[in-house]
Amino acid sequence: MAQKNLASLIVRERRLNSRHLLHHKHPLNIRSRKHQQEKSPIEMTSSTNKLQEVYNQQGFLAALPVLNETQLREAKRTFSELEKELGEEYTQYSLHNVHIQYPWVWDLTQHPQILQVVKAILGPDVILLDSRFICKYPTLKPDIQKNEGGNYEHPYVAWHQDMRYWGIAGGPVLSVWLALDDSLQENGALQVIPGSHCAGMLTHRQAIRPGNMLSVNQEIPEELLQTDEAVFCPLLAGQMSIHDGLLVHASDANTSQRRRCGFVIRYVPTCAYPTHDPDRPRKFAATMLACGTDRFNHFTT
Ligand SMILES: O=C(O)CCC(=O)C(=O)O
Repeated sequence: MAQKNLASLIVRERRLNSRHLLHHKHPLNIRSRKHQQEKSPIEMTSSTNKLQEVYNQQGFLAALPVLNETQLREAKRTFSELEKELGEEYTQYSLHNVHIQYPWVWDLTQHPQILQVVKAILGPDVILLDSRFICKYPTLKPDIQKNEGGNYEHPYVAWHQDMRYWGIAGGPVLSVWLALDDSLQENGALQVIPGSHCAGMLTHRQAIRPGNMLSVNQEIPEELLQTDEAVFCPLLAGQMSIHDGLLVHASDANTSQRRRCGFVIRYVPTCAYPTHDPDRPRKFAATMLACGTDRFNHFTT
């Protein structure tokens, strides 16, 4: 994607608030998959500086093309096999770090279009920290979590910053959100507050509303946020967004009849290191060198 397009895309996204998107099922910033395949990796990141500049300013980039049609079809096919084998309750959120188990998942983490963007932001030496499929199924079937009134709560993701619970210092965490399905407002696309990564770490607490998919059930109280500035990151299947570990983000429940499946991959530069928190010891058992050289060996035990 030419950088001029990328920059204008981000600026346009800032202008689109959720109310606006309600009236645009296919907002202008989603390019057709046919069109996006015409762009080469070199075109996509023709100016590393520009890419970094927009990312540093906004804390995210959206609608970046990754998978071609064949790769997407294959990823969806293999994911459905896992769904059949393990069941949707499992594949919703429990396919964690399976890049060490399934070669096709490892290949996704090594996709040249992904690594090209990741290297542009983090530099040449990068560790793959963690990966997880996050799948929101259509809400035809009630979710298992009930609130006090006995009503069912559908899975959503509360406002949070990834860094709060990662226990990483010495370098940023960059998250890739790769869409296996179209991810739009109605099926619970990612929402971000542009520029919120510049505010530093915010206070988190235990989420009050049931249904929060996050493992530690964390949330930032809404009174600390300017949620009216939030924008959606709509993606076509095969596209990715990336976001900084300090960017405030969330996603609503999937109220549609279409699955929303994403593969989230976290990368750090090799200079980053795990911090030791006795209250929340963390293991990074699935870290791998994604590209370049690791002169630090911070993640090897
Ligand atoms: O998939 C979602 O809805 C949320 C993802 C998320 O919180 C993340 O990628 O850090």
